[in-house]
Amino acid sequence: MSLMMGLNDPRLLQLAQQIYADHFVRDPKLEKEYDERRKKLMYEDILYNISFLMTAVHFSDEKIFTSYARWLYDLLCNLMTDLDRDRIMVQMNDHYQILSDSLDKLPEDLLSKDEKESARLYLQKAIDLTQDAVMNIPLSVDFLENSHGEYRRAYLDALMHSNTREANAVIDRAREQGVPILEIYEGILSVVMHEVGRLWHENKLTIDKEHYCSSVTQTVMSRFYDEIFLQPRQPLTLICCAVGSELHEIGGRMLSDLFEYEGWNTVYLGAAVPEKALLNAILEHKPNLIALSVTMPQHLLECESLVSAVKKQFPEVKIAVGGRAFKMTSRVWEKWPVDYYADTAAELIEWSQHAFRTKEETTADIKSDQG
Ligand code: B12
Repeated sequence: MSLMMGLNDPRLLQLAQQIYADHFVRDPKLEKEYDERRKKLMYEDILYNISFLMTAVHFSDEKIFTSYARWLYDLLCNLMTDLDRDRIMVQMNDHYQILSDSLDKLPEDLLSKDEKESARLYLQKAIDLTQDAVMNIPLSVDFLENSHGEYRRAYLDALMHSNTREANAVIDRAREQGVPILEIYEGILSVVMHEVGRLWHENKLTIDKEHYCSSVTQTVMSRFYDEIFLQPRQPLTLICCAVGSELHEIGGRMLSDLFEYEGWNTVYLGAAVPEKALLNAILEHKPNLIALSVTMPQHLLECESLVSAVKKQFPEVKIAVGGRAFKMTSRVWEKWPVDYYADTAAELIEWSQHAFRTKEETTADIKSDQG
């Protein structure tokens, strides 16, 4: 290989053009994702990639190429915020693969047989490290803490790679290894979803991926339904919903499932439930407890009016409120006629175990205290 071979060597320019064309054939989605400006930058990047690869081969130093590949991945993730990290990884790795497959087209005087071997090795290293880089993002300090850190990491990793099968397998593993359902819900799934929100906020995850994470998490939760609905019943009913125009429904669903697991009959009304619909449901199901979930603070107004309407029409029914929105206030619920506020479903369950004791349970306790 001649050291002075610059990118103005026509054979290299021809190779770059061929790779560019092949990439669009291999991955037709690129046409939709790339406008003219992006296409121009992509072509320039191909030239850079070849140039870095040639330099690394010349010095027999793979690091020249791999450190560049790592840098390029971060750069592209910051520039193409409409594409998620996983998709950018696929694009880059396709490119490296096409480049690797095309090396034989270069004549020996440009790249010898041995140099082609090294180049293929460096490209494979770049593919591997770009694959790993998808999850190479700083996570919240406490995300990996406690005994569930590994499950959280593995579950988030599977979601980031859109690997639904693996996401299910991670949670199955946690259950098989004895993690209680309550901890799977609140210690793994909920924490991961909050992290998903943070990554979205920091532009490290696209909206479609956020939707995907929500839907997989709901499917994962449904895998426990056989177990959840088989628990011994209690004569207690819960109605739960997300109020007003609130679309965040996973917290409420989690809470309902966990009450069902405790033996309650639960009626989960889902997202964005209008006041009249909730009042009708109370009339029909005569619940002991109503749990209202609010995630976005702007829906607190609707929640306040709902609480007043329910208390006015059904003064005997207990009301609990919770959800992310309340954590962003200076305890607004204290001014409302609610019976309980809790940060987590587990706390509300604990409270309800005392608040809804049957006469028989209380009498049995008194007797055992006396005897
Ligand atoms: C998934 C998600 C969505 C999904 C929801 C899908 C679904 N089917 O639910 C979709 C894509 C629809 C969505 C939309 C939006 N979202 Co969104 N979303 C999230 C995300 C990532 C996770 C929510 C979640 O499922 N958490 C897991 C559950 C289990 O946790 P939880 O709700 O907190 O519930 C727990 C406790 O709070 C408690 N709890 C909940 N309810 C109750 C009730 C009672 C009575 C009790 C006791 C306890 C309790 O128990 C639960 C279990 O521990 C959050 C991030 C976050 N930090 O929450 C952002 C987040 C809430 N979304 C946000 C935003 C901005 C939006 C959008 C405006 C834009 C967008 N991202 O697309 C829209 C608005 C939609 C609307 N009109 O409501 C912001 C809100 C910021 C803010 N200023 O308030 C967040 C915080 C992301 C972020 N970091 O910026 N979102």
